[in-house]
Amino acid sequence: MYHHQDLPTGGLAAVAPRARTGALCGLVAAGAGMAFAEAVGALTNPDATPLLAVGDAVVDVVPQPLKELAIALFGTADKVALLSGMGVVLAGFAAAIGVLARNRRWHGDAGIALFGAIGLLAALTRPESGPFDALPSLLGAAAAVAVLRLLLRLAPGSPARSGAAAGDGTGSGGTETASPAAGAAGAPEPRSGSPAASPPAPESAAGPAAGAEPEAEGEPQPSAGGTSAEPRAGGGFDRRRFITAAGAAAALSAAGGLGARWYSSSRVDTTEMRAAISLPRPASPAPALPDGVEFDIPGQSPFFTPVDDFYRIDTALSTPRIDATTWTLRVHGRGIKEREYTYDDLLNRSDLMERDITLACVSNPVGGSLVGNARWIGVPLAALLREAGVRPPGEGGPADQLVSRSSDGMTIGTPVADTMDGRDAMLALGMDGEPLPARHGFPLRMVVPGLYGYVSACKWLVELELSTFDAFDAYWVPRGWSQEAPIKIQARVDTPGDAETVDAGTATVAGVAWAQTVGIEKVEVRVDDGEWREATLAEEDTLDTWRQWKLEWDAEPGDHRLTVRATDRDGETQTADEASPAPNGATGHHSVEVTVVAA
Ligand SMILES: Nc1nc2c(c(=O)[nH]1)N[C@H]1C(S)=C(S)[C@@H](COP(=O)(O)O)O[C@H]1N2
Ligand SMILES: [Mo]
Repeated sequence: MYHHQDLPTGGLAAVAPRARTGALCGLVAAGAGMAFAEAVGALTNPDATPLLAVGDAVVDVVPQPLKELAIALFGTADKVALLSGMGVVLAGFAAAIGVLARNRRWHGDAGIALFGAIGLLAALTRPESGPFDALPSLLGAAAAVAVLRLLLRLAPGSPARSGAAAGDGTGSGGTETASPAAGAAGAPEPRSGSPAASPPAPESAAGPAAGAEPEAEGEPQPSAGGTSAEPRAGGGFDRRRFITAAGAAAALSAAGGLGARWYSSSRVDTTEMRAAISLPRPASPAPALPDGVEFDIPGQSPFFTPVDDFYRIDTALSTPRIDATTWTLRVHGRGIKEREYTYDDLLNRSDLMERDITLACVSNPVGGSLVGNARWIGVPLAALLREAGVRPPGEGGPADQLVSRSSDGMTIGTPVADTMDGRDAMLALGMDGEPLPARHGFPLRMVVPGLYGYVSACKWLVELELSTFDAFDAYWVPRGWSQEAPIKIQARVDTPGDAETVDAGTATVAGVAWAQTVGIEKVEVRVDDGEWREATLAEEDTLDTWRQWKLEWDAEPGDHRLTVRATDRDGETQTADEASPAPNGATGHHSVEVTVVAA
């Protein structure tokens, strides 16, 4: 045999290619295992395949500041960033396992077992998990072990080809003789020794994939042994066979993995289902939109945020796809009799309402974009709660917290008082005239004017429970966020953008301001440290929507800072004190720095 290791240079130079083959074996095996796990997952529980479960678990355990950093760095692409980061870590781990396993089989098995255990743990500890969620990790790990062993055996210079290396994968360490040295020494042994010396007995004692192994090994070996009678140069046949096997395994895994992903995302075709639903005309339509809610200034946020641009914040790595025909909403808890509603029950109600409401995320930094305005159609929440027998705490009701639960296990806690105080809290079925998009909560979500999303806007809603703030902490609370979080008044400069260059002369500064449930009374802009100047407000739609503003500015050459602040209809002016989003919403004035150049 004429493997790399046989080169007289030996030493480090000899290790590198060997390690490279090992790394390749590890990568392909891990890929195969994960693809298999994803495929099994697609059949058992497509919303919680091991990869997604691990990702979800990572999202849950990542410390809050890191999460905020991720949102700051990647914005709405934070999920892609997380999955890519996981991919890099997994790949490094898989390669290392392969390298180690080239010398000691049980290292490979142990590494894969650890992989599988992490997947298993994550899958079984998700809030929505069941016993079947163990299957993908277990079978995926078994597949990875089988592929790793097969590839290692085929790998050029594999110790398994020689009688010297009896790595049996059971981890009964002492009997193993394989080491970089032994491998190198073993490889050059006469090929004819291989088939006979290959150790079927210890191998068959191996782990879960043992059954497959004797064939996997026995099959190729004799023919290899046969060909080897002919003189060959450079072990080309071996290497080609190895590359072919690795390539085939990788291609099969990629196809299987992608197929599984495709299957899980198409299994419930929300698009088709949504298209088949026609939202009824709401009994209480949105108040007529006044002319002049929008200035139409380039760069300024449109009054209604196009659905495709609407910010999305949730912990779900794969958007839940819910079949509205089998979905139900369960309402239960303190002081009421349990009830259940189907989608049609809600859709056919005679009290549907339509409202314009600006949604905001507590994680939105001052000047950030995690805020959007939409026209929602839904069931008045207060009416539904009343008919279920709920009394607000003010009327002696025993529950002060309404806990909403989503199909993916999210919990969100809202003050019962806020949902029944006359504001337009709703269980939204529609957004901008269409059934809710999957990413925004199809088939049903909550929307409560004036409360940040994490305490009000549960998507993929499946359950409402009347509880108390003492008895239950919703998802974000143990993670350092406040139990209650009304939206704080904010104003934002949309144009000019920060660091933009502006032509000297008359320039338009414009943006939006919001103070849901109270309304915007006034917006002021200041250039550098000058006087606050009152901006022109667009017409007001409702107190629950943001309001556009603009100001003509005589821009003089040089660097300038433009700062904005709003005052609400209660006469309260936005504070200049800067607070970070945690624990209950950022404060401070938004400003942009621009360079004005002579036109
Ligand atoms: N099921 C579920 N609902 C959720 C969340 C979530 O992570 N899971 N995030 C909440 C947060 S923090 C916000 S700001 C809003 C965002 O709603 P959007 O993605 O439709 O803009 O959804 C809320 N509802
Ligand atoms: Mo949020």
